[in-house]
Amino acid sequence: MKKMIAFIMAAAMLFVCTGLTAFAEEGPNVLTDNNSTFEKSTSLDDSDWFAFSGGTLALGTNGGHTGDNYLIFNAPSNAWSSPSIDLYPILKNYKPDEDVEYTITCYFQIITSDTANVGYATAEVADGEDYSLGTLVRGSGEYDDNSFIQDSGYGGNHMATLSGAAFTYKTGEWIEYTDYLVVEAGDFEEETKAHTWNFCFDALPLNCAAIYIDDFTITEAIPDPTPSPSPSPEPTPIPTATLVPTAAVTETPTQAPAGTTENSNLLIIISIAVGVIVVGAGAFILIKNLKKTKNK
Ligand SMILES: [Ca+2]
Repeated sequence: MKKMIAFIMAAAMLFVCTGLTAFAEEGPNVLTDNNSTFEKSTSLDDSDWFAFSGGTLALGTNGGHTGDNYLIFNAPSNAWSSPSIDLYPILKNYKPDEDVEYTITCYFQIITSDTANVGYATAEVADGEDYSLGTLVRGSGEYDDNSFIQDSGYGGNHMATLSGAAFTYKTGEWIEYTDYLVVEAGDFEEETKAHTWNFCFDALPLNCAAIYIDDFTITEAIPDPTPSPSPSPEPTPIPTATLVPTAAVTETPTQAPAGTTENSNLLIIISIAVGVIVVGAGAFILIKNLKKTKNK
């Protein structure tokens, strides 16, 4: 019986757990194909990507991370030069009235040259060595300060510093990048002119000749399912089942012997009564016989 209860509980827990996992979802990619996979593009005319502070853009067509096409950012001139895309109009089109946590992902490649050609850069990338690329969301001035863009205190730059991309460099290898950005509904308010939220890479290596980008996605990070299945606490009380086995199961057999003692008590009473009757009858016969012998 205990085994049976344990099995039922385990099955129930398993059902609850797998149910939770199944509900974990990722929001849709808020970027169009022309800004994301580049597969439907024949040029960058229909793309919102641009070159920030030096460098040029081109559409690569000879094999991206997936498919054929990808974005090429050529000849960066400074450590902060970057392929860039303004997230403001894109996120404003998605859920401007809600606080939303976005997941930003992409695959990128760094193409190196033999010469140091990036100004203000300090370190090179080389095969097998670790490197960290910065990632930023750049505003264009104080007007863009919000819940995540702040005055950096350096050169009048107003920006949000994201987690960046740390990796071990290997020539010709696509590097996976994932980051998060929380945007609050208030960030869209009091708009007297369009804001600027330029996603950019930063801290390019000294020998960077180009950066390739493919499969750039921005999705709503659906909150961790753990809170909503707060019914999860419910399974915990289920250990009520712990009571079931110990109490119910053990108690029933305990009561059965209780009935047995009742029966044995009854037997004792009956045997005492029979004994009393037998002794009484014996005494009665004995007294009667004594009287008879006296009378004789
Ligand atoms: Ca592609």
